[in-house]
Amino acid sequence: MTDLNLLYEAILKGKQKSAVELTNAALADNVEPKLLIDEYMIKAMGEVGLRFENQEIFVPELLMAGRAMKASLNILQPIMKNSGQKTSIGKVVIGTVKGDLHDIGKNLVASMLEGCGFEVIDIGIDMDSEKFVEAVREHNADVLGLSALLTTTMPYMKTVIDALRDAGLRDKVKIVVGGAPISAGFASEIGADGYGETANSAVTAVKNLLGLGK
Ligand code: B1M
Repeated sequence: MTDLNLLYEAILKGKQKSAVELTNAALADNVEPKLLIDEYMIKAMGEVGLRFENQEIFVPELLMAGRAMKASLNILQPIMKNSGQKTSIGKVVIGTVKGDLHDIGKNLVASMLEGCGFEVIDIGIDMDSEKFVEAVREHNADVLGLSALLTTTMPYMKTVIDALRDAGLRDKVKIVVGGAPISAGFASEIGADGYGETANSAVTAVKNLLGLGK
């Protein structure tokens, strides 16, 4: 049996090759991807954040940990995606807002939604309001998901919501926001329809807004 604490350590230390090998070994042991992500990988990134905050590590280590996490997620995401239904139960456009390059959490939300049967159009990171408006219009989205990890970029979520209103699209699309600095209070303050603290709760929020139950 693979020692899963080694996966935690590999991500914490930014050892991409080990993280990939340990992820593959855990899958060969039939460990559920969700357990790997929730109990080891996300926790490792949390510790990375703490160490960065305490100035025990710096941007290069942050980058390396991010790369190791992404490399492992790249292995797990197709598996999570294939566990979903074949026909779409709703269309979600998702992206990280302008000025923000963090995409690990957003990617996780996207693959959980896909795994639950949604069609997801991921427009990427550092997206301005025009791009969000264009994507919602082009894809006739049921839901728009906005992600932000920085306290400096979270106010831009309101800019996107205002732009949708100005484009006459606000009533046609439900908006769900999330990311480490976002709270339910902030979500309602800026006029979003829903909030997800984690990727799981983002899926629940989307389902509730579309009347799909749990
Ligand atoms: Co950045 N960074 N970073 N970083 N980084 C944070 C966010 C920070 C909290 C670290 C710290 O100081 N403790 C801090 C922000 C402080 C603040 O704003 N108050 C910070 C900083 C300061 C910075 C830079 C400014 C550093 C610098 O250059 N001096 C810089 C900014 C770059 C920019 O964006 N313009 C920067 C850069 C980076 C890297 C590029 C090196 C890298 C990102 C790699 C990547 O994403 N491809 C990085 C990383 C890795 C982090 C930490 C360590 C980890 C983020 C992560 O991936 N977590 C982070 C510390 C932390 O969060 N503890 C930190 C794992 C991921 C699964 O969780 O993204 O929270 P998370 O997503 C969760 C939920 O939030 C939620 O679901 C996910 C799964 O449960 N969620 C949603 C996310 N989006 C959602 C959307 C939803 C619903 C739920 O609905 C649509």
